[in-house]
Amino acid sequence: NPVSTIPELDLSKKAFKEAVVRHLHSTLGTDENKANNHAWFKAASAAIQELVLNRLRKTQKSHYLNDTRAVHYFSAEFLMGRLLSNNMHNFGLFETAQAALQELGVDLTDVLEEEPDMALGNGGLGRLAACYIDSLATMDYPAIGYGIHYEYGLFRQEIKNGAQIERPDNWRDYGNPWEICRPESIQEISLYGYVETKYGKKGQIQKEWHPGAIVKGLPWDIPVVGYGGKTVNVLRLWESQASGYFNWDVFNAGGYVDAERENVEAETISKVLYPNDETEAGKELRLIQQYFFSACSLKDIIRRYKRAHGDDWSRFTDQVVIQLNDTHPAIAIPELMRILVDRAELDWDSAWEICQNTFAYTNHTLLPEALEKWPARMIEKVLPRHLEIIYEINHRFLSEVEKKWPGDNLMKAKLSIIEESNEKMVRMGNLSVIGAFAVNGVAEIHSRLVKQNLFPEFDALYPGKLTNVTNGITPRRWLKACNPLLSDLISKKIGNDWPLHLSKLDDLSTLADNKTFQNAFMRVKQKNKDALAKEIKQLTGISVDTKAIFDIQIKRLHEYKRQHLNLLHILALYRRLLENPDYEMHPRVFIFGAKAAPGYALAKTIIYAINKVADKINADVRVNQKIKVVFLPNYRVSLAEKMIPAADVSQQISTAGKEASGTGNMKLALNGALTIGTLDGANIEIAEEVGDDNIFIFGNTVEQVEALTARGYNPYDYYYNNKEIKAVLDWLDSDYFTPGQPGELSPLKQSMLDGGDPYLVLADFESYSEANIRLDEAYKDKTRWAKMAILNTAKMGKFTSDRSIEDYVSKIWKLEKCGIE
Ligand code: 26Q
Repeated sequence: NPVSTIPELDLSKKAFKEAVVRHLHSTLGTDENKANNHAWFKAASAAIQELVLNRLRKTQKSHYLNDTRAVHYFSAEFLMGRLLSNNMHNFGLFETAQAALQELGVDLTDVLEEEPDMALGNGGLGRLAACYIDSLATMDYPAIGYGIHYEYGLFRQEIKNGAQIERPDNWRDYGNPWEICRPESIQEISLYGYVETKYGKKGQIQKEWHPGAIVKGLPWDIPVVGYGGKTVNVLRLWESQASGYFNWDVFNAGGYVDAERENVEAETISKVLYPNDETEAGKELRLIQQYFFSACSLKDIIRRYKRAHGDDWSRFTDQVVIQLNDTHPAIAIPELMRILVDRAELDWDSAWEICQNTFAYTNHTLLPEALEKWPARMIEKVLPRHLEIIYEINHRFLSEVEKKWPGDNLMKAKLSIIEESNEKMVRMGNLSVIGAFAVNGVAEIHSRLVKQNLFPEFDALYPGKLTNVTNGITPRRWLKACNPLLSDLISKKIGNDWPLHLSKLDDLSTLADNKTFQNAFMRVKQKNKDALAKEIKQLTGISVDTKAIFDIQIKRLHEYKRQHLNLLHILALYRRLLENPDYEMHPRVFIFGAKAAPGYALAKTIIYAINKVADKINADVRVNQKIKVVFLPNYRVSLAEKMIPAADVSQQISTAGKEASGTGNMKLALNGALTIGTLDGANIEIAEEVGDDNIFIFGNTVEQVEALTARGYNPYDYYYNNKEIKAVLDWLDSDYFTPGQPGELSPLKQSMLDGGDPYLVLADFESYSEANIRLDEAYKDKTRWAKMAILNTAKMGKFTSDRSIEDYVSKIWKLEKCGIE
């Protein structure tokens, strides 16, 4: 029990039980006989929150007294999921709570299901932020997460007649037991207006921004409990509110309705999370969201700094480091310059030095369409002073470029923060590289490509600035809490400190050939599959054979992730079985979970196609003993926690060079799934760890993809040369899967032929098909598969987010731990 060493907290069953009943009475206003599961959830959360807040006070006091350097993790997204089970585990209270509730006649599993997911993120980037703040607290690093308190998180997905429907995510409708509202820390930020040029006492030019609107930021704190319950850091999320400031005139003039309209506009800022839709880029509200949380967070940091250091800026960069999670908060760079130059009246060079020693930037994508650009005109309208500052930063930067590459105007055009297109655009990636002291990619291959392809000239200009920190995941949520059977088995064999020292899992390697352990390991997998099968039945009505291979692809729907490659292969198997009923294959259930951005038409068609193919195959008695296809609606953190422990196979099949890292790949392998994947992102490092015998690698490499596209890739070559490819694509074009509605799935075939197949699905099909045959062969040999699965779990030590955080600390943040009592 990791927490039996917190003396001042009573972590006994008796105390927990009393606290739950007390909250049931005094907080919920109900009693043991009337309470439903939701009331028990609220009461149990309140009981845990008492412990959380006790440790939070101690942590904050200690950080204050020690005047610690801290990392400030700026992220537009934190995909936290549920917190109750996690917080119980981190206090070492899970079993105690389970027993206590049982004595009260309540099943903890049902109670945990009452908690809505905190889905304030789209996918990988948001979940990464959540894993990182978990590790920071666990390892006693002073840290604070800063983000947006969205009223609506990522949309809830329903499937109607096979198609995705988006519904609002009312995650706070019945309150959030974890968050603390902090009106004493409200900040105000400015928007719109104009800039006045003035002359100071010494005749120097001074700029004054006269804003057109002021908005309040109200912070909500979510405590982040480290494993062991010692350090409790916070995630501070800003909610926008009308300041009431500028509305008074209108109000006095009798313009009540207009004043109210301005309130509504201010409160729109934190209303809804943008669902990661490249086609929606350039929306003014999204820019305002980014500035809103960045500016509130900076003010908060500066207020705290000034409390200890007054107006002396000289120690700012000793105390503060800000990590920018992608370019979404990059507007913080000119905002800090504005504060230092216009408000604190520092000279430009001193301000710039502070700035450049404060920020570090993580890049998560190479896809050109995903690199953030804002129209200069829009920034000018919303943040007129910031545009001036950006121009000034750029002007000084370009003279550095001139020194390094005299007369090279092409180079200047390429590196400039400003893209001089028809409409001038501000390149947030360039701004971030210039304004940060460190830039990292998120897996070895990705960081190499950031240096070689995305920012090669910046790498030459700033040697050493560009670096790698391979992503990681927290083993507390992604093994200990989500897979209790496997966790107990592991702890029985190698002791129970692996959640803090994940490399200890390697001790399981010696058991990989041990028959008894293999049986125990595969029995656990079987139980997890049985449980998922029940869930599938409940959610979709589909019955699946739990002896079949559970083959899982879970991730956002995107062409580069190639769910349609998986689908083409399923169609190929379907055809093979129809042509030859004795076709040799172990039964397999293909399970998908994915949300498509609402405006991404082809992604939605792929979801529709998966569901239509599923309907047909699952109902076809000629094949449905061999293959089933399941699309689980509303994929989210809490659903991932149920799917991952049950996976035999992990599909990681992106076009090489496109998936920056992936983190689901790590979660699945950690839980004993075997990867079928391309040499992309962190798959490469997973392969290095588990060895080539324990992973199914296929497909074109990055170099081969580059060569193929350079010599002019033509998907028709594959269409005409491979009968199976032709047959399945033509099949999609018929009305076989959409009876009476021919053409509904044609956009898919279209994209892979006339559309040029931009993600090389056809080029990788054959190799994928062969890898699937190798996989099927391997599964037939139970002993071999068990050994491979065990080795996958055993070799995942590298991918704990604790290691990622130690990498950030040593390479970038330079933090010291601050243990709490
Ligand atoms: C952009 C413009 C407007 C609105 C939203 C956005 C937006 C929002 C979210 C753009 C991108 C994202 C998220 C990106 C993301 O999740 N990237 C993933 O990050 C993971 C963590 O590093 C990697 O493992 C994945 O490879 C990468 O795809």
